Amino acid sequence: TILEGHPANPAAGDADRPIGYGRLQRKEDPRFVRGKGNYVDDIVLPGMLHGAILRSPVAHARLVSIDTSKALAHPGVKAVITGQDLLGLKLAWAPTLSADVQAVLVTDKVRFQGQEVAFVVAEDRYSARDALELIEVDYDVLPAVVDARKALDPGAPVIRDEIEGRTDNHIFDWEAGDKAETDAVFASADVVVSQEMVYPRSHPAPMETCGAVADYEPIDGTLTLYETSQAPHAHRTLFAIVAGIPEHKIRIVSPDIGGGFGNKVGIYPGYILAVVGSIVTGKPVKWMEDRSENLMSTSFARDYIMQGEIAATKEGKILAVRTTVLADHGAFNATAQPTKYPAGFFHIFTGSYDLQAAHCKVTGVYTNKAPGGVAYACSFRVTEAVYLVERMVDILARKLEMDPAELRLKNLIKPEQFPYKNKTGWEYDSGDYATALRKSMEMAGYDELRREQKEKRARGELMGIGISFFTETVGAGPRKHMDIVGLGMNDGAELRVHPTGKAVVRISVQSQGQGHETTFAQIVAEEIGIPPEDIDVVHGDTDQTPFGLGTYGSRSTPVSGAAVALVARKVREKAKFIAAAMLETRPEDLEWEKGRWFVKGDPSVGKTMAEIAMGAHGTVALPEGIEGNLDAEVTYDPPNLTFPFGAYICVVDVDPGTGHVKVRRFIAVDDCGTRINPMIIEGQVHGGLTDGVGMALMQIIEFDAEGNNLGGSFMDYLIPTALEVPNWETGFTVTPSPHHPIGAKGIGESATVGSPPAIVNAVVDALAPFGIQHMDMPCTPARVWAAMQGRPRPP
Ligand code: MCN
Ligand code: CUN
Repeated sequence: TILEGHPANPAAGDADRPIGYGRLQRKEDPRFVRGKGNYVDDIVLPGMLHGAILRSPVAHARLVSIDTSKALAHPGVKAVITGQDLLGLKLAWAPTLSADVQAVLVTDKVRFQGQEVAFVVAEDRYSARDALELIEVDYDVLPAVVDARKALDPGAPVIRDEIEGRTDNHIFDWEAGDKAETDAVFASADVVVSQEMVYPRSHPAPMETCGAVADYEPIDGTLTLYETSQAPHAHRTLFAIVAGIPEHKIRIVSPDIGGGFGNKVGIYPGYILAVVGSIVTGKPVKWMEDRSENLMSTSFARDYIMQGEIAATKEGKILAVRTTVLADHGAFNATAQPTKYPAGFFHIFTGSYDLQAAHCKVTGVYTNKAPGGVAYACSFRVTEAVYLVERMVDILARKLEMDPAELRLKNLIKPEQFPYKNKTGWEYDSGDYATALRKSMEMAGYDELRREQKEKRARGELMGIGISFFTETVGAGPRKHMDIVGLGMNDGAELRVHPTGKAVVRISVQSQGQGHETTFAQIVAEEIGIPPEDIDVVHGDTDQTPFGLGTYGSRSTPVSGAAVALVARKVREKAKFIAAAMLETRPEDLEWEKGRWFVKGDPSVGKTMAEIAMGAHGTVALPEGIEGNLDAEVTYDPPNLTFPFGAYICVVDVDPGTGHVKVRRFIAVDDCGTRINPMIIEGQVHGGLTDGVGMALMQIIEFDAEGNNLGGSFMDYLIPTALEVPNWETGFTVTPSPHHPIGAKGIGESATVGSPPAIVNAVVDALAPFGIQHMDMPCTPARVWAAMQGRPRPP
């Protein structure tokens, strides 16, 4: 039962409570561990055909001609669809999530390597793939724009020349903070340090690649689309708009998802092509991409070139941070973030410090690379922001010859300053930063580690200690500020309590492995006193769940979790009236505790939620205005985002001979407010820290001068395993969010945000004897070795 385990959350108090306490096992795991998960590729429909995409081998080229006749003649092939065919259907271009358009199939020009050129539908996957090789395409190859720094050069090839009047590759300029104020603070500061740093292009690379099964029924005009989607409802609305199919005729099912990490937020050409394939052939069509297709064509992450500067007094009071950023968005601006914020939440680069001024300017450019831009556990660019400020603080510590922990402790926002309004417009809801940092230092044995480092340095050994302190901003978002393609970022929840006291809660977010079937049941259980095992959580099917914007940016707990708590409270309130009728008393004479309404002053007289549920559906005379059920629904509009935070300490050893970095220890203290399920939280943190090791030490999607993707397989794009990571040492503090109904903040991306700077800070710290101030990720052995030799950085 839920009561097994140990009290893991002192702030949650009571051991009888379903949240915070114990380590409730995940309800979804029995099917996963027995191989009974149901993923998109498990779906097999009668008469189903298979699609495959022909992709461009070159990054930038005019499409001269395309001949599909041999492919069409191949045995088993049912249809070959080209960009010209889509033009006729007005589907050659589709809107992106960032007010741009993206080619579904190339009509005029290829703009990145791996771009979709044609779609073959055949009786089986092998025939479809074989037929791809029979399509003859003539490309007129053009010079490619690969380096974002050169994208705006006069004379650079114009990538988006299909747009009338376009003469350059500029997408947007965006600023936050006060430039004049910031410049003034910098001008009079004792100490200013600056550094250029690159957050390289990486990829979420979920275990399950993207795919879809489209089933268009021509007689009644309904479309059922099984999809790897983090946001089924938003996808349905967009499909209705793009394909012109009425929204009530579209059902999107996102079954079990084998990891999303942001990769499954967008709508890819493959999904649309599966639908077109089904319409054209009259049969269900499955499309599943392979690993290289996933790495080469679906949403990448990061790709920010950041120039950072930090100003301080000589005593180490940080005064201001400023930055200019060049954002490489690839060939189509398809990043997913609230409309108002083209650089996502990057303007939280002020970090966890009490600053006098801050300013950022971000310039977005097109290059001949795959589109995307906010994937991989990023919280809308908070990853980049935290990396920037945490590297800058470390560089400042070096300059001031101060301990980086001490410098941070001196500048962290103080508990009494919350809610804290930062210089770029955010209002941090709550925090107790110094406590978290001190706790991580205690867990690490920080002073002892520094002593050890000193001894090792004297012996010529390279040991590094890196700290990062981060503030996340998750739970988008208040509809007055935040929408995605015009859809306000709110979530619905519906709760039904059946007559026998079992319940079903329907939510609008979609789990990709985060354990929502467990944690959302826990929230309901907490609020209405039914055990979590008696509460079914339904998600991932637009026919069965209320509208909402989906799972990304760690918004499920802050937004849907709040909706679920409130819908349960609504049921609880309604139950009071029914209980009063059953007990023949007045509702105001009842009190609630642990799953039952009882008469004030006489706790023996009361009704449990199960009894009330039967009463609601029974024959009790109900009061005026109370209907005979125990159901409710809400749509939640959060008043603010939530601001989880954490203090991370990383210890590395660098091999002076090979440049290999070993992460020896990693201490992570996280604060996500009220903790619903400590085991799931730990799992989220372990996963995010592992991502961080990947990004900091191993991963990059690079391109050569022609725009060839050099990271298109797991031989080149490396995934960290248990061998590369230490035994994580996790801890926590609990600072509830004051505006969230149960005080919970998100946790899903905290560790991915916080860990890369801790690791890079540790590597740079280890390399201090070489006078190295900064190293760009990934700190591969080749790069570290070259840095030690004073040689230029290899790719
Ligand atoms: N939780 C909790 N107590 C809290 C906060 C969260 O018990 N105070 C639980 C939640 O109830 C939920 C899980 O932790 O079960 C994550 O919650 P939350 O932080 O709200 O994040 P989301 O559910 O919205 O998940 C999204 C987040 C993102 S954006 C990425 S990217 C990522 C991540 O989740 N992708 C993942 N973690 C992932 N984990 C897995 N296994 N697979 C992915 O694709
Ligand atoms: Cu941006 S990765 Mo998560 O927000 O789905």
